Amino acid sequence: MSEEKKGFFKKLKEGLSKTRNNIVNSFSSVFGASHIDDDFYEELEETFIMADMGYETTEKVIENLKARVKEAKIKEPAACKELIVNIIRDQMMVDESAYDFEQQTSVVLVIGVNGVGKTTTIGKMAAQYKKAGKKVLIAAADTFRAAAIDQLKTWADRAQVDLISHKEGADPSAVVYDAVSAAKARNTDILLIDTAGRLHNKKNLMDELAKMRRIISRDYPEANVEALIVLDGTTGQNALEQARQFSNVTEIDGIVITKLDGTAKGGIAIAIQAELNVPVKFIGIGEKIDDLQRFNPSAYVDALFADFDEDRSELDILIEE
Ligand SMILES: Nc1nc2c(ncn2[C@@H]2O[C@H](COP(=O)(O)OP(=O)(O)OP(=O)(O)O)[C@@H](O)[C@H]2O)c(=O)[nH]1
Ligand SMILES: [Mg+2]
Repeated sequence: MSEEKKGFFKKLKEGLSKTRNNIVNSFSSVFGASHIDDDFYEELEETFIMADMGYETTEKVIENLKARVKEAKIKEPAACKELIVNIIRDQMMVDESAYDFEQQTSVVLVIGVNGVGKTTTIGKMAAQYKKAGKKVLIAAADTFRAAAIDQLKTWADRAQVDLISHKEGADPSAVVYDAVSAAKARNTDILLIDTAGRLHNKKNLMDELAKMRRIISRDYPEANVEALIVLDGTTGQNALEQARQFSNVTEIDGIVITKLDGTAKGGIAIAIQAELNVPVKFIGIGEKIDDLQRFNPSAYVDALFADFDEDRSELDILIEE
Protein backbone atom coordinates (compact mmCIF):
# COMPACT_ATOMS: atom_id res chain seq x y z
CA MET A 1 0.00 0.00 0.00
CA SER A 2 1.32 3.42 -0.90
CA GLU A 3 2.21 5.91 1.82
CA GLU A 4 -0.43 8.20 0.40
CA LYS A 5 -3.22 5.66 0.83
CA LYS A 6 -2.01 4.75 4.29
CA GLY A 7 -2.01 8.43 5.17
CA PHE A 8 -5.51 8.88 3.80
CA PHE A 9 -6.97 6.09 5.90
CA LYS A 10 -5.05 6.99 9.07
CA LYS A 11 -6.23 10.57 8.81
CA LEU A 12 -9.82 9.51 8.20
CA LYS A 13 -9.75 7.19 11.19
CA GLU A 14 -8.32 9.90 13.42
CA GLY A 15 -10.81 12.43 12.14
CA LEU A 16 -13.69 10.10 12.88
CA SER A 17 -12.37 8.93 16.23
CA LYS A 18 -15.23 10.41 18.27
CA THR A 19 -17.85 8.46 16.33
CA ARG A 20 -15.65 5.40 16.18
CA ASN A 21 -15.18 5.34 19.96
CA ASN A 22 -18.89 5.76 20.42
CA ILE A 23 -19.63 2.81 18.15
CA VAL A 24 -16.80 0.56 19.29
CA ASN A 25 -17.89 0.98 22.93
CA SER A 26 -21.45 -0.08 22.34
CA PHE A 27 -20.43 -2.77 19.85
CA SER A 28 -18.38 -4.50 22.54
CA SER A 29 -21.52 -4.84 24.64
CA VAL A 30 -23.81 -5.71 21.69
CA PHE A 31 -21.51 -8.42 20.36
CA GLY A 32 -20.77 -9.74 23.83
CA ALA A 33 -24.29 -11.24 23.80
CA SER A 34 -24.48 -15.01 23.91
CA HIS A 35 -27.00 -15.39 21.13
CA ILE A 36 -28.93 -13.53 18.47
CA ASP A 37 -32.37 -12.51 19.72
CA ASP A 38 -34.68 -9.48 19.78
CA ASP A 39 -32.58 -7.81 22.46
CA PHE A 40 -29.52 -8.14 20.28
CA TYR A 41 -31.23 -6.44 17.34
CA GLU A 42 -32.65 -3.75 19.59
CA GLU A 43 -29.27 -2.90 21.06
CA LEU A 44 -27.77 -2.82 17.62
CA GLU A 45 -30.51 -0.49 16.46
CA GLU A 46 -29.84 1.81 19.41
CA THR A 47 -26.15 1.97 18.54
CA PHE A 48 -26.89 3.06 15.00
CA ILE A 49 -29.46 5.64 16.05
CA MET A 50 -27.04 7.00 18.64
CA ALA A 51 -24.46 7.47 15.92
CA ASP A 52 -27.09 9.39 13.93
CA MET A 53 -27.41 6.89 11.15
CA GLY A 54 -31.06 7.84 10.96
CA TYR A 55 -34.19 5.79 11.41
CA GLU A 56 -34.76 4.89 7.80
CA THR A 57 -31.23 3.68 7.16
CA THR A 58 -31.03 1.84 10.46
CA GLU A 59 -34.25 -0.04 9.75
CA LYS A 60 -33.01 -1.05 6.33
CA VAL A 61 -29.73 -2.32 7.72
CA ILE A 62 -31.41 -4.33 10.50
CA GLU A 63 -33.97 -5.88 8.12
CA ASN A 64 -31.23 -6.82 5.74
CA LEU A 65 -29.15 -8.29 8.55
CA LYS A 66 -32.07 -10.38 9.81
CA ALA A 67 -32.59 -11.81 6.35
CA ARG A 68 -28.94 -12.69 5.92
CA VAL A 69 -28.66 -14.21 9.40
CA LYS A 70 -31.63 -16.43 8.62
CA GLU A 71 -30.37 -17.36 5.22
CA ALA A 72 -26.88 -18.30 6.39
CA LYS A 73 -28.20 -19.81 9.66
CA ILE A 74 -25.85 -17.67 11.72
CA LYS A 75 -25.98 -18.28 15.46
CA GLU A 76 -23.07 -16.23 16.81
CA PRO A 77 -23.55 -12.49 17.37
CA ALA A 78 -19.89 -11.88 16.58
CA ALA A 79 -20.37 -13.33 13.11
CA CYS A 80 -22.76 -10.46 12.33
CA LYS A 81 -20.13 -7.79 12.57
CA GLU A 82 -18.61 -8.20 9.16
CA LEU A 83 -22.07 -8.74 7.66
CA ILE A 84 -23.13 -5.36 9.04
CA VAL A 85 -20.15 -3.57 7.59
CA ASN A 86 -20.91 -5.11 4.20
CA ILE A 87 -24.62 -4.28 4.37
CA ILE A 88 -23.94 -0.64 5.19
CA ARG A 89 -21.40 -0.45 2.40
CA ASP A 90 -23.93 -1.82 -0.08
CA GLN A 91 -26.40 0.90 0.91
CA MET A 92 -24.07 3.64 -0.12
CA MET A 93 -24.06 4.35 -3.78
CA VAL A 94 -20.86 5.42 -5.42
CA ASP A 95 -21.36 7.52 -8.47
CA GLU A 96 -18.56 6.96 -10.91
CA SER A 97 -19.05 10.33 -12.52
CA ALA A 98 -19.05 12.26 -9.24
CA TYR A 99 -15.70 13.90 -9.88
CA ASP A 100 -15.94 14.47 -13.62
CA PHE A 101 -16.23 18.20 -13.04
CA GLU A 102 -12.66 18.27 -11.80
CA GLN A 103 -11.43 17.25 -15.24
CA GLN A 104 -13.48 19.89 -17.03
CA THR A 105 -13.65 23.65 -17.05
CA SER A 106 -15.92 24.12 -14.08
CA VAL A 107 -17.62 26.65 -11.89
CA VAL A 108 -18.21 25.30 -8.42
CA LEU A 109 -21.06 27.06 -6.62
CA VAL A 110 -20.73 26.48 -2.90
CA ILE A 111 -24.01 26.91 -1.05
CA GLY A 112 -25.43 26.23 2.40
CA VAL A 113 -26.74 28.02 5.48
CA ASN A 114 -24.43 30.17 7.58
CA GLY A 115 -21.62 28.72 9.61
CA VAL A 116 -21.59 25.27 8.01
CA GLY A 117 -18.09 25.62 6.59
CA LYS A 118 -18.51 26.94 3.04
CA THR A 119 -15.57 29.36 3.09
CA THR A 120 -13.25 26.86 4.78
CA THR A 121 -14.20 24.16 2.28
CA ILE A 122 -13.45 26.49 -0.63
CA GLY A 123 -10.03 27.24 0.84
CA LYS A 124 -9.29 23.53 1.18
CA MET A 125 -10.55 22.71 -2.33
CA ALA A 126 -8.56 25.56 -3.84
CA ALA A 127 -5.40 24.25 -2.21
CA GLN A 128 -6.02 20.70 -3.46
CA TYR A 129 -6.71 21.71 -7.04
CA LYS A 130 -3.79 24.11 -7.09
CA LYS A 131 -1.54 21.33 -5.82
CA ALA A 132 -2.87 19.10 -8.60
CA GLY A 133 -1.62 21.65 -11.10
CA LYS A 134 -4.93 23.30 -11.94
CA LYS A 135 -5.58 26.97 -12.51
CA VAL A 136 -7.89 28.00 -9.72
CA LEU A 137 -9.79 31.21 -9.07
CA ILE A 138 -12.02 32.10 -6.13
CA ALA A 139 -14.94 34.55 -6.15
CA ALA A 140 -16.25 36.25 -3.01
CA ALA A 141 -19.96 36.32 -3.81
CA ASP A 142 -20.80 36.38 -0.11
CA THR A 143 -20.84 40.16 0.12
CA PHE A 144 -23.09 40.16 3.16
CA ARG A 145 -20.35 41.20 5.55
CA ALA A 146 -16.79 42.52 5.18
CA ALA A 147 -15.37 39.81 7.43
CA ALA A 148 -16.56 37.15 4.98
CA ILE A 149 -14.49 38.68 2.20
CA ASP A 150 -11.42 39.02 4.45
CA GLN A 151 -11.78 35.43 5.58
CA LEU A 152 -11.88 34.20 1.99
CA LYS A 153 -8.85 36.37 1.16
CA THR A 154 -6.91 34.65 3.95
CA TRP A 155 -7.80 31.25 2.48
CA ALA A 156 -6.92 32.37 -1.06
CA ASP A 157 -3.50 33.49 0.18
CA ARG A 158 -2.98 30.23 2.01
CA ALA A 159 -3.88 28.23 -1.09
CA GLN A 160 -1.90 30.67 -3.26
CA VAL A 161 -4.70 31.33 -5.71
CA ASP A 162 -6.29 34.57 -6.91
CA LEU A 163 -9.46 36.07 -5.50
CA ILE A 164 -12.07 38.22 -7.22
CA SER A 165 -13.93 40.41 -4.74
CA HIS A 166 -15.97 43.58 -4.45
CA LYS A 167 -16.81 45.66 -1.42
CA GLU A 168 -19.14 44.60 1.35
CA GLY A 169 -22.77 45.01 0.31
CA ALA A 170 -22.03 44.76 -3.42
CA ASP A 171 -24.33 42.78 -5.69
CA PRO A 172 -23.17 39.13 -5.54
CA SER A 173 -24.06 38.68 -9.21
CA ALA A 174 -21.71 41.51 -10.15
CA VAL A 175 -18.92 39.61 -8.42
CA VAL A 176 -19.83 36.49 -10.37
CA TYR A 177 -19.89 38.49 -13.60
CA ASP A 178 -16.36 39.78 -12.97
CA ALA A 179 -15.12 36.40 -11.82
CA VAL A 180 -16.40 34.75 -15.00
CA SER A 181 -14.65 37.37 -17.15
CA ALA A 182 -11.44 36.83 -15.23
CA ALA A 183 -11.74 33.05 -15.43
CA LYS A 184 -12.14 33.22 -19.20
CA ALA A 185 -9.29 35.69 -19.67
CA ARG A 186 -6.97 33.63 -17.49
CA ASN A 187 -7.89 30.20 -18.82
CA THR A 188 -8.98 29.07 -15.40
CA ASP A 189 -9.77 25.39 -14.86
CA ILE A 190 -11.86 25.74 -11.74
CA LEU A 191 -13.69 28.80 -10.45
CA LEU A 192 -14.92 28.40 -6.86
CA ILE A 193 -17.74 30.71 -5.78
CA ASP A 194 -18.42 31.45 -2.11
CA THR A 195 -22.05 32.39 -1.49
CA ALA A 196 -23.84 33.93 1.47
CA GLY A 197 -25.39 31.62 4.03
CA ARG A 198 -27.38 34.32 5.68
CA LEU A 199 -30.06 34.67 3.05
CA HIS A 200 -32.05 32.07 4.86
CA ASN A 201 -35.20 33.40 3.28
CA LYS A 202 -35.96 30.84 0.62
CA LYS A 203 -37.08 33.29 -2.00
CA ASN A 204 -34.02 35.58 -1.70
CA LEU A 205 -31.75 32.60 -1.76
CA MET A 206 -33.39 31.10 -4.80
CA ASP A 207 -33.41 34.40 -6.67
CA GLU A 208 -29.76 35.03 -5.89
CA LEU A 209 -28.66 31.56 -6.95
CA ALA A 210 -30.77 31.68 -10.09
CA LYS A 211 -29.24 35.03 -11.03
CA MET A 212 -25.72 33.70 -10.59
CA ARG A 213 -26.51 30.64 -12.65
CA ARG A 214 -27.98 32.79 -15.42
CA ILE A 215 -24.82 34.86 -15.63
CA ILE A 216 -22.64 31.78 -15.74
CA SER A 217 -24.64 30.03 -18.45
CA ARG A 218 -24.92 33.21 -20.53
CA ASP A 219 -21.30 34.37 -20.27
CA TYR A 220 -19.50 31.10 -19.70
CA PRO A 221 -21.45 28.43 -21.58
CA GLU A 222 -18.37 26.27 -22.02
CA ALA A 223 -18.10 25.82 -18.25
CA ASN A 224 -19.78 23.08 -16.34
CA VAL A 225 -21.65 24.19 -13.20
CA GLU A 226 -21.21 22.05 -10.10
CA ALA A 227 -23.43 23.08 -7.20
CA LEU A 228 -22.21 21.73 -3.88
CA ILE A 229 -24.21 22.06 -0.70
CA VAL A 230 -22.21 22.20 2.50
CA LEU A 231 -23.74 20.61 5.61
CA ASP A 232 -22.46 20.75 9.19
CA GLY A 233 -22.09 17.14 10.31
CA THR A 234 -22.43 18.08 13.98
CA THR A 235 -26.04 19.12 13.42
CA GLY A 236 -27.10 15.55 12.72
CA GLN A 237 -30.60 15.10 11.37
CA ASN A 238 -30.89 18.86 10.80
CA ALA A 239 -28.22 18.56 8.15
CA LEU A 240 -30.29 15.95 6.37
CA GLU A 241 -33.30 18.25 6.53
CA GLN A 242 -31.32 21.19 5.15
CA ALA A 243 -30.18 19.11 2.21
CA ARG A 244 -33.79 18.14 1.51
CA GLN A 245 -34.96 21.75 1.64
CA PHE A 246 -32.22 23.04 -0.61
CA SER A 247 -32.74 20.32 -3.17
CA ASN A 248 -36.40 21.30 -3.32
CA VAL A 249 -35.54 24.80 -4.47
CA THR A 250 -32.33 24.45 -6.44
CA GLU A 251 -30.34 21.90 -8.37
CA ILE A 252 -27.63 20.24 -6.31
CA ASP A 253 -24.88 18.06 -7.73
CA GLY A 254 -23.11 17.04 -4.58
CA ILE A 255 -22.83 17.28 -0.83
CA VAL A 256 -19.96 18.24 1.43
CA ILE A 257 -20.27 17.21 5.08
CA THR A 258 -17.99 19.19 7.39
CA LYS A 259 -16.85 18.97 11.01
CA LEU A 260 -17.05 15.18 11.16
CA ASP A 261 -14.04 15.36 13.47
CA GLY A 262 -16.14 17.28 15.98
CA THR A 263 -18.94 14.79 16.45
CA ALA A 264 -19.62 11.34 17.85
CA LYS A 265 -22.50 11.13 15.39
CA GLY A 266 -20.63 10.61 12.15
CA GLY A 267 -23.22 8.04 11.10
CA ILE A 268 -25.04 11.03 9.62
CA ALA A 269 -22.85 10.71 6.51
CA ILE A 270 -24.23 7.21 6.01
CA ALA A 271 -27.81 8.42 6.47
CA ILE A 272 -27.32 11.30 4.05
CA GLN A 273 -25.65 9.12 1.45
CA ALA A 274 -28.32 6.44 1.74
CA GLU A 275 -31.41 8.65 1.95
CA LEU A 276 -30.81 11.42 -0.57
CA ASN A 277 -30.43 11.06 -4.26
CA VAL A 278 -27.40 13.32 -4.24
CA PRO A 279 -23.94 11.89 -3.66
CA VAL A 280 -21.75 12.96 -0.76
CA LYS A 281 -18.56 14.00 -2.53
CA PHE A 282 -16.32 15.48 0.16
CA ILE A 283 -15.98 15.36 3.91
CA GLY A 284 -14.31 17.83 6.27
CA ILE A 285 -12.41 16.23 9.12
CA GLY A 286 -10.65 19.25 10.60
CA GLU A 287 -10.03 22.97 10.29
CA LYS A 288 -6.71 22.80 8.49
CA ILE A 289 -6.07 23.20 4.79
CA ASP A 290 -5.55 19.50 4.10
CA ASP A 291 -8.49 18.32 6.21
CA LEU A 292 -10.82 17.74 3.28
CA GLN A 293 -11.14 14.32 1.69
CA ARG A 294 -13.08 12.81 -1.14
CA PHE A 295 -15.82 10.69 0.36
CA ASN A 296 -14.94 7.04 0.02
CA PRO A 297 -17.92 5.06 1.43
CA SER A 298 -15.94 1.89 1.84
CA ALA A 299 -13.10 3.55 3.72
CA TYR A 300 -15.63 5.52 5.75
CA VAL A 301 -17.42 2.40 6.93
CA ASP A 302 -14.12 0.72 7.74
CA ALA A 303 -12.95 3.75 9.68
CA LEU A 304 -16.11 3.67 11.78
CA PHE A 305 -16.83 0.00 12.29
CA ALA A 306 -14.00 -2.26 11.36
CA ASP A 307 -12.02 -3.67 14.21
CA PHE A 308 -10.30 -6.34 12.18
CA ASP A 309 -6.69 -5.42 11.77
CA GLU A 310 -5.65 -2.37 9.88
CA ASP A 311 -3.95 -4.25 7.04
CA ARG A 312 -7.23 -5.91 6.23
CA SER A 313 -9.19 -2.70 5.89
CA GLU A 314 -6.42 -1.08 3.92
CA LEU A 315 -6.49 -4.09 1.64
CA ASP A 316 -10.19 -3.46 1.09
CA ILE A 317 -9.49 0.08 0.01
CA LEU A 318 -6.79 -1.12 -2.33
CA ILE A 319 -9.06 -3.68 -3.92
CA GLU A 320 -11.83 -1.16 -4.26
CA GLU A 321 -9.68 1.40 -6.00
N1 LIG B 1 -13.54 20.96 13.25
C1 LIG B 1 -13.87 21.42 12.04
N2 LIG B 1 -14.22 22.70 11.88
C2 LIG B 1 -14.56 23.13 10.65
C3 LIG B 1 -14.57 22.26 9.52
N3 LIG B 1 -14.97 22.99 8.45
C4 LIG B 1 -15.20 24.25 8.90
N4 LIG B 1 -14.96 24.35 10.22
C5 LIG B 1 -15.11 25.52 11.10
O1 LIG B 1 -16.44 25.98 11.08
C6 LIG B 1 -16.50 27.40 11.27
C7 LIG B 1 -17.34 28.02 10.18
O2 LIG B 1 -16.70 27.84 8.92
P1 LIG B 1 -16.87 28.83 7.70
O3 LIG B 1 -16.07 28.27 6.60
O4 LIG B 1 -16.62 30.22 8.10
O5 LIG B 1 -18.42 28.64 7.42
P2 LIG B 1 -19.33 29.41 6.37
O6 LIG B 1 -20.35 28.44 5.90
O7 LIG B 1 -18.50 30.05 5.33
O8 LIG B 1 -20.02 30.51 7.30
P3 LIG B 1 -20.75 31.88 6.85
O9 LIG B 1 -19.85 32.57 5.91
O10 LIG B 1 -20.92 32.60 8.15
O11 LIG B 1 -22.05 31.50 6.26
C8 LIG B 1 -15.04 27.86 11.26
O12 LIG B 1 -14.63 28.06 12.59
C9 LIG B 1 -14.29 26.70 10.63
O13 LIG B 1 -12.95 26.60 11.08
C10 LIG B 1 -14.21 20.87 9.73
O14 LIG B 1 -14.20 20.02 8.83
N5 LIG B 1 -13.86 20.51 11.01
MG1 LIG C 1 -18.36 32.00 4.69
